[in-house]
Amino acid sequence: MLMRVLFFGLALVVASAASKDQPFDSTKSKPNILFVVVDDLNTRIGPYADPELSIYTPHLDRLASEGMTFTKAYCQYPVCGASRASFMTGLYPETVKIMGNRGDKSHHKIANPALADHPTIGEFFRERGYYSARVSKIFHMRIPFGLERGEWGADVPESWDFASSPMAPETLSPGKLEKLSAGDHYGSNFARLIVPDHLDHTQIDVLAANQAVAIIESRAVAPPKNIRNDVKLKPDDPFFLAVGFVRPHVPLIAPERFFKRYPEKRAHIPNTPKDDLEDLPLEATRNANSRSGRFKMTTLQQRQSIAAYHASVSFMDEQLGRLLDALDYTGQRDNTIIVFFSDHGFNLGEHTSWQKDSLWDDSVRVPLIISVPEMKHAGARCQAVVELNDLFPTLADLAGLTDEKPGRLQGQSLVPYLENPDKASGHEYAYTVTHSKGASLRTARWRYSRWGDVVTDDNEELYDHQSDPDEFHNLARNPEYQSRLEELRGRLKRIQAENLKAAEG
Ligand SMILES: [Ca+2]
Repeated sequence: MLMRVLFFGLALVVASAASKDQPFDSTKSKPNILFVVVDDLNTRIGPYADPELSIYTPHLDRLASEGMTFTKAYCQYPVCGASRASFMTGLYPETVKIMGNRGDKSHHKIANPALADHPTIGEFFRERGYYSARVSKIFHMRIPFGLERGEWGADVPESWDFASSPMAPETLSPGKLEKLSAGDHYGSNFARLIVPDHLDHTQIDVLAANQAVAIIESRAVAPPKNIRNDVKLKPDDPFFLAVGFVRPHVPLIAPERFFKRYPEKRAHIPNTPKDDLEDLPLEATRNANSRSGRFKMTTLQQRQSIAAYHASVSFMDEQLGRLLDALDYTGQRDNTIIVFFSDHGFNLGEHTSWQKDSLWDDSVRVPLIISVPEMKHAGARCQAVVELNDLFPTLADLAGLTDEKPGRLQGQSLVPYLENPDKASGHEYAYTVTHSKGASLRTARWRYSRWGDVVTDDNEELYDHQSDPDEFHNLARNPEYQSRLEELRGRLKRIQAENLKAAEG
């Protein structure tokens, strides 16, 4: 409620401050929404990282200073397709019935016909007078080959007034493509490609930012007179602009200037106790370098991959900066909500493991920054456990559409945290599922994971984040923690039963 009051107040302030020089339409009362989804971005960056890592993300830092950084935000499935189907509908993966990277033509209305009348977040805003646009990867899209072939992936076309999937050279980019791990699949192994600086404009995220900037600019000027009158292009409609940045998804491609920032000699491989994998269920270790047939990386290759990942992060950050600048110079920043997040995390050597698809914080924790015009707590950090599932109800509330939210949404609005990051209460857990019937609960203090439908002697993990933030010591077989285990098992069972029921429509 407070936020709605804040927005009415804001509209009045903007109306009185607007001048003839500003293209901004001061009669707007609904805020624009810029929804930025990054692919495979972990939390060892900018506003999250140990400063010793020195990851260069000036634009993300600027956004964090203008917004709220959620330090315990979690995805609902640690691979692209399932995570995206979940946050775009505000439903858990089992409800949507997309459990992995399914065929590119598949989306929730096909995967679960019982949800055919449930809107995506793009559809929700589009049906309420927003100009809804998608640029690049929002639903699942195959990287790099989907981009090289101009595929549209698992899009839900009715979400958008406008959608654009830029075609980009990826592995065919100018420069030398170097494999950094054993496997042959460029979408799931490590490779780097250093692009000459003057050819950076060939790259997917630059092309996406170009398109997004054009949309931001077009919303601030009058439409041309000769436009077809059946095309919705009124600048006084607020926009819901979803922009997908593909890097740092592999293959790790960035201009030379960013590679120079991260000498491979200085790349830090995380420390892992020698016996770390010994107390773990087999399924939890499938991405470990020593056990995975697809990585088998040398120490040099590990350093090169970490450095190339961070070069890709800084390159992506530069494109984010172009979107923020465009909002500033068109006068729309003061009436635009910005949400910045990643579809899931990414292991870069923690637990000697690489990439995603595991259930540790490294793979399931995501960066999440929300900036609301005139927010009271700009620059604050919120320590509450939250989910990407929460974005749909949060944005509906922030846009004053609380009463129109779809009844099925399974997340919780984050507005109470935006108003009061330290004192609000809401979530008690974040729920994540993955391959091999892996499921996990994160509470403020505990992580409980189980691989399989039923409890066996060796398929559970329990970590105490108060004493073990790196999740090195699995307490599941320690008799002292049996009552804690029972409680978390019960909670998991209840959530899974609710999801099965919700999937019925
Ligand atoms: Ca991804």
